[in-house]
Amino acid sequence: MSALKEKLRVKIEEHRPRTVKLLKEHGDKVIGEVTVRQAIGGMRGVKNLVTDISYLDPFEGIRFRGHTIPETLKALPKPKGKEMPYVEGHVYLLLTGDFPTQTEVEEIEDEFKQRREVPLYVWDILRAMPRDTHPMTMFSAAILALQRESLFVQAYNKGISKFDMWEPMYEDSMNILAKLPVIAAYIYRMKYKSDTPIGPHPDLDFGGNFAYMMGVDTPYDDLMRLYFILHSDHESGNVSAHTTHLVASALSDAYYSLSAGMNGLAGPLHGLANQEVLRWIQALFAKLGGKVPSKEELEKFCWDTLNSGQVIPGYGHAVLRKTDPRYVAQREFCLKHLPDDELFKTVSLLYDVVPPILEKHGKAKNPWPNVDAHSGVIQWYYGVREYDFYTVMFGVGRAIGVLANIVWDRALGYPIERPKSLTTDMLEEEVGIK
Ligand code: AMX
Repeated sequence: MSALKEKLRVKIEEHRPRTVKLLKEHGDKVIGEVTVRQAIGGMRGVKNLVTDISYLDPFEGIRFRGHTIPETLKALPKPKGKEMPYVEGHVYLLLTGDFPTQTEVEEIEDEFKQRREVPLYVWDILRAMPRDTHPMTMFSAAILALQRESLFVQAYNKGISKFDMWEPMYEDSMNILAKLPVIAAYIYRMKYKSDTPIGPHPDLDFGGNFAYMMGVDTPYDDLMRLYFILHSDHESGNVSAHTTHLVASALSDAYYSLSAGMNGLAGPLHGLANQEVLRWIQALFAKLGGKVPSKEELEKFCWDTLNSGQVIPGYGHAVLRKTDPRYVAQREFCLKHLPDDELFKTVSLLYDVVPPILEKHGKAKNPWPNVDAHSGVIQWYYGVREYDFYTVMFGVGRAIGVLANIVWDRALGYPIERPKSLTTDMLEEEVGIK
């Protein structure tokens, strides 16, 4: 058994009594209430999910296992000579709650290398799809196709104790994670680079290998290490995390669950927003004949967008009430590596222009930028300009968090999800209209 899995076993055994005690001794304690607005309005703020992988404070932003983004980036081990940490180390952190040592992280690097071969039928399926299929559809289909490999299903069919279910869930999750960069890069090269896939490099880590298979030179590898870490988890209520958890709660395996989560990530109000930001900015550039927009032109474009009933992509958030620290981390990368880039300057100008406009518009509860306002710009700079593809990279990163979550779901025996719905008649009766 790998050192990571052994460590996870210890952590799980330590944790289980805490959940049992909470349920047994405090199961009826009230921790919140639900309003009509919350029932109709997408359950915002209803406290009804439990995860220890990450926590999102509205004003501070995300903490991974209790650590802010700067703390996480500082404490995770880095490949030699690189600016950003091993993605493998972040997998270790999210699963166990501990920062790995250099040796521990190198062990996972090796483990992923052993697990990353993608069966040929996946390529056949992708190649049979029309080439203009959206890359997120391809990505989700590839994950779903791999479901025949599920060790969880094999173990379930043989008969497995509830207490042991986390083990095949872990194995499936690690197998998926190892393969995702290979699948993503294959889709990219097949679809956009004249069908010239590049195979994995035997010496490279998760982020470095992804950059290699994409065919993009350094420091794109460091960018992708940062990108995958930043996009990994945002507690459990967002669409991709919640969907993955919900599907897994039916004891569906990691392949079914992650594919479903990715379908949620593909929505324009969620992960697809990073493609939308680029499309929106490019539309403005096109309108101005390629000229860099002035502040006044940006302001007018924002108002035109809002007045036509559309949202400003990359701004606002269901939970956050300040600038997303994932935006800040990417901005810092840009200030270091591409300070004079025109698109970066436009994104910076948007940071000045959009919040006061959204405040004046008076609808969005959070006028500040989220992660998606920034990610596309850096990809564009390094030549990855096919913005349809951006959500796939978000998906590779997001898989780290949501898979860690469903391993723990099985470890703690979380039951099938089944919230209660009401009818409109019932709500009207409840509030005294009827
Ligand atoms: N531009 C214009 N209007 C906005 C807005 C924006 N960026 N953000 C919110 N609003 C509007 C909402 O559409 C809503 O209008 P309505 O009352 O007419 O329905 C109103 O403001 C109140 O919304 P909210 O409570 O502030 O936000 P929410 O929780 O309903 O939605 C989000 C959150 C992210 C979907 C929304 O801010 C949005 O659509 N942003 C643009 C898309 C985007 O960037 N999505 C990515 C989010 C991060 C991620 O998941 N990857």
